[in-house]
Amino acid sequence: MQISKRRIAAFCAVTATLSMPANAQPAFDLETVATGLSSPWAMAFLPDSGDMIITKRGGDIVLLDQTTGEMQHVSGAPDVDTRGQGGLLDIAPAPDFAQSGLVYMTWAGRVGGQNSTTHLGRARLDRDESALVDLEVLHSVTPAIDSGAHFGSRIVFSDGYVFAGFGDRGSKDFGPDHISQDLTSENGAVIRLTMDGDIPADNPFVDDDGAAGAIWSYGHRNIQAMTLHPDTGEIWLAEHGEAGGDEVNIVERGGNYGWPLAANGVTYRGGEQFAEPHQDGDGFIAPAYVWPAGRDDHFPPSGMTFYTGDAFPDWQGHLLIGNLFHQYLGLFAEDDGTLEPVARLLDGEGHRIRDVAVDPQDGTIYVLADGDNVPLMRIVPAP
Ligand SMILES: [Ca+2]
Repeated sequence: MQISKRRIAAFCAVTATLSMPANAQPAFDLETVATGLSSPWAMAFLPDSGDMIITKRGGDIVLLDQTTGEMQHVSGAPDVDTRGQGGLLDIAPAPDFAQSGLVYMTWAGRVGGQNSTTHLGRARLDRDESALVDLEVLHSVTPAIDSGAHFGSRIVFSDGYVFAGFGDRGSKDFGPDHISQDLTSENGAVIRLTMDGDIPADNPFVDDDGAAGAIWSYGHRNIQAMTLHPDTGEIWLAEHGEAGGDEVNIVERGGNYGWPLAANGVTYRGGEQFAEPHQDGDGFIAPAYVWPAGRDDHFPPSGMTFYTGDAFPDWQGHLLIGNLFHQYLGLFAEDDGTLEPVARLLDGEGHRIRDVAVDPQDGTIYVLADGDNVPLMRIVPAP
């Protein structure tokens, strides 16, 4: 594997806005695993080989062979609509991937005319042919909308079900009729399906007249990260606020997460407050962590994962969250459902962060940059 090494300062300052003292972190090296990636969006380790599969928003899939370090094109990706923030989005190998070879994906697709939506589907990875075969759409978010914004999306598996989180398609109706508060709409929601894409009979709203039976939780804005807590098994997600008000939430069955009736952010234009901040007694589930209003303090999140490897014992159980706009990898300590900022990793490296994953074999941390001609990097302990 061609890897360039560069020592990163072992000291990561935490800014005053986080109200914490500067905090020394373990020394690490930052390696470049691959370069020249075009708008990558998601990455996942394959459980049988430790190889990695990566999506690119333009509709391409590549496989990183961990033994040779080579990148291989994978054919058979779904047709995507790349308008705005659309394209090929998340990818996740099924829990039984070693037997089934199935990978689940989300992508934006045109649904007649100008309307588009986010699809959840799966296909079988044929390693010999480097191809995805037997692609099937399991679920398409309804209603489809004429918008290029806020497709979400992330996938996790829990208790034998597939969960996926979607965005509000950029709706600017900040009142009670907002699409994220509408139980007939799967936009701005987390859905729960059987592994074959059917709606489970015990979903929270299946018996409600007109409600979308797939919905598990709602009142979300634009879900950009979902991961499982390693001890509790809870689904944690991160979603973009407007200007500030970005949130980390712990998903509860049937929960309403408040968007846009409770929001700590302000409008992009004019910086105007349009809702009360989350507070006790407002009827909405408050975030586990929320960033303040305004563009300086916001934290547009991308991928996130809890650190569970052995390479960095000090970070065991911490949450790693990619930051797009401010170009760093956030490190947070987690205690009983609350988060505390610890450090800004890779601050000053100049990369918007799109996704993060921990190598299950050696505990090194893979970091995928965002944009054109960007690298896949790896954080390893300094010798
Ligand atoms: Ca919220």
